[in-house]
Amino acid sequence: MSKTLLALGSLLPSEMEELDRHFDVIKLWKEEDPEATLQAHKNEIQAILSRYDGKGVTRRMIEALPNLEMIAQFGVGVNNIDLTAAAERGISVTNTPDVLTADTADTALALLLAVSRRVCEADMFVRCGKWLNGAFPLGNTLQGKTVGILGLGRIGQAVARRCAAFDMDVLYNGPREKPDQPYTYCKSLREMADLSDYLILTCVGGPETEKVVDYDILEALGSKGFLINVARGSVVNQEDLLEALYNKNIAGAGLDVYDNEPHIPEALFAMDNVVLLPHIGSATIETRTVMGRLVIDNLLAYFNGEPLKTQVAA
Ligand code: 8YV
Repeated sequence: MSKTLLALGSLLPSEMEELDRHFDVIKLWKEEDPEATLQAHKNEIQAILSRYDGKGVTRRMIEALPNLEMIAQFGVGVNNIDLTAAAERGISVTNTPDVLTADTADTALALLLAVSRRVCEADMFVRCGKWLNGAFPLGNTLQGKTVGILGLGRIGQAVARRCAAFDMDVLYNGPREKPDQPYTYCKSLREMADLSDYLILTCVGGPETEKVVDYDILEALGSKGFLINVARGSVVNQEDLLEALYNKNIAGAGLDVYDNEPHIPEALFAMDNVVLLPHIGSATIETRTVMGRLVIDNLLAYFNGEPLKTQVAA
């Protein structure tokens, strides 16, 4: 008898077909009444396929599914899953690290270049025919500038390597110094913000980093500084960011992530010193394909009694 998989979001069509061959897949996002569907199938569901942009895997959901054994997250960040509730039940959780590191780091660099060289504004300038009336205002160079990276994990290190290749000085802050890394450790985020021209967020989301970038940090970054966020919206106090941008306490921001996605404060739409992306850090055909492959491989490994490929520590 095939196992029942509750899918809270989709993989690519060919990957969903593969899942359909191995599991009875409940595609919750297609259901008219998701709560009623969950209630009707609660005793059958043994695994969940989750995504950051899908329904959260809350304690309530975990507790409502008595036979749940495994949660396979499509993504590296797992702050949409109640890991404590999962651990209490001995439920295995997997994610998709490493395979998305390069693309997410590239997205940070795309934002870095876009805000400093005003790429989106410049594109609009040409399209609107304004070039005929004169030259575009000057941007800011990256070379010789200082970048502060919050969270020197896999993605942070990939960002650091790229920034070093742009001849930038690289600082980092995080819970501990990493002596094997060739970059300068700052003990405090405030000190790092103070020294940086660009502050790039690549840390984990969740309670330990909740709103650590607040007005004080943005003020330290200063009126010539730019904020880049490819981590989680929760890392930044969004109200403080809006105020700092509005008051020009910082020069600008490049954002891929927000509080309460995809609902973005409309105030941002009117600001020409921000570049706004719709959470596309890992969104390439190649990376999304291998992320989906890893999700499927973890699910199959679990139900074949084989070691999981990429298990999240309990
Ligand atoms: C999302 C991400 O998983 O990996 C992460 O943590 O935020 C992204 O890759 C992806 O957008 C699907 O929700």
